[in-house]
Amino acid sequence: MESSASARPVILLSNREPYEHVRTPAGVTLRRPPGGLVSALDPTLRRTHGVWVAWGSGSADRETADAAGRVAVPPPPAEPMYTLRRVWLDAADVEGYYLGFANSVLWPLCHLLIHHLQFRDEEWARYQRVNERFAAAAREEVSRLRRAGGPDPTVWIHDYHLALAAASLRGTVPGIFIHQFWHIPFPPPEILHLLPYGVSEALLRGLLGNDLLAFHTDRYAVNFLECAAQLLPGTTVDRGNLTVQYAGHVTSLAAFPISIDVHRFESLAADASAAMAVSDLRRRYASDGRQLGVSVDRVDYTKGIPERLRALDLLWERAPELRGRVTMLVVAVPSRTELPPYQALEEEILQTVEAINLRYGTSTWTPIVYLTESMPPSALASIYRAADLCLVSSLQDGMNLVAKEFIACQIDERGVLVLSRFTGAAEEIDGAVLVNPFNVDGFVKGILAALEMPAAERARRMHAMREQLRLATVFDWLNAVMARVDAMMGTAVLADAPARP
Ligand code: ADQ
Repeated sequence: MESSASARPVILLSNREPYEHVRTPAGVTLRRPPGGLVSALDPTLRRTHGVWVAWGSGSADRETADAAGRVAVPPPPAEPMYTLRRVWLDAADVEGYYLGFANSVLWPLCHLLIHHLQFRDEEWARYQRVNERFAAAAREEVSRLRRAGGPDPTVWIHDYHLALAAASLRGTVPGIFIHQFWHIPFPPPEILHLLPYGVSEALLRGLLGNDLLAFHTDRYAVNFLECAAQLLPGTTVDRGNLTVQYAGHVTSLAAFPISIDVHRFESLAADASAAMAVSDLRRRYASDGRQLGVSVDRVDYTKGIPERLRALDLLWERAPELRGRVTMLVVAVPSRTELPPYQALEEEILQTVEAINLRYGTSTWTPIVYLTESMPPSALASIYRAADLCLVSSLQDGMNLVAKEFIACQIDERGVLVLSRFTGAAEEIDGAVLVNPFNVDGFVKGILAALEMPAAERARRMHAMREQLRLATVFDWLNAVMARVDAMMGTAVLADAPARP
């Protein structure tokens, strides 16, 4: 077993770090970013005593790391199990690499929302330099682990912030297995082609440094393959086997739909305190047979929040009898607030909510309850469980974990999922009411169908979706990725799953 890939340390590269040290009036405190991905990947790093390379973004990150940016995690009093290697970015790096090229070029481009695309040479240059710095840090960690003896590490890169790291590593660290998971959609060639000459080629070359490049769906993998075939001279693609050959190296493409820790969300929703929160929510918003609709997103133009509000507006305009029959709880936590399109979107959402509430609200009914705070998973679980319907209306979305969290928490099987067909989740899950957020009339019909769906039909669909989700948790995702890595390296491996009660 020691020589199998399961015993190999993983060197994981991502923009966000799993542990952030922040300075507060009370001293240095540790913060763990929310989200299931870190909790899913952390056990793998612990088990293999690997290294997580990430941007040291916390205000006290430098003082808690050594001169090379290394800190043993988890921090005391827990027993340290792996190394967090922090990469330092200055304000211009954050501006150019993160807010600039990653979030104002790749993000809108991959989500096909090209009117938000803002390319600048300086930001592209920063992106390249920061990617090189991540690769250099990973290179040092590979050398360090190799000097220490033991099995050779593998490198696992995450997401669109680090599109160039794989090729940089491949060129300088021979013999290492490198793979990457791309968390957002991948666009078709005519969209990638909107980048200036040389940039799309550089991105493709960067990603083709991977041995395995994984996406949520086959569609994104095929888009990548077609981009390589059409935009990067010198590639040979195999559409049957989903491989791309370039400069003597073969990259395999694959689809692994990501998921959530289903058991954790189910348990949170079934907890006694959740039951109390659910009755409180239903007493406040869903008494007298009124239905409760919910939505949960980061404020992001990909999530289709204005489109959702417009559909609700039209619903109440066309069906006055539904006024007072459904309350919508919109949870929208601000994100990327440094960027003008995000500021404008927040303003637009706020104004639209206010206008709708003014138009239809009464002394006893507020149509839209708008919450902007970041919430612990337990609070989200109560909201999901309390809901009669959940609206997910992304214009494009790699997967959308909110849809899966809602399904996991629907332990009473009372709710209906209204889901944009432009999410990765829609390609995987059977049983949602699918809508096209660009078609407001169709969207209204979808909401109506959900509101009018009989209880037995709701329970049947939700039950089926819950069964399906239980068979595809984030640990199954991790196992599938690792098994593929392993098959490509010629051994067998199973990822950690948490102990079940
Ligand atoms: P995101 O674009 O962030 O992820 P999503 O998959 O929906 O989108 O995940 C959002 C996460 O944030 C969920 O876990 C949700 O619970 C959490 N969240 C939202 N609002 C919150 C709030 N107010 N308080 C606390 N938590 C909140 C990207 C891609 C997706 C892909 C994921 C994973 O855009 O398509 O599914 O990565 O690969």
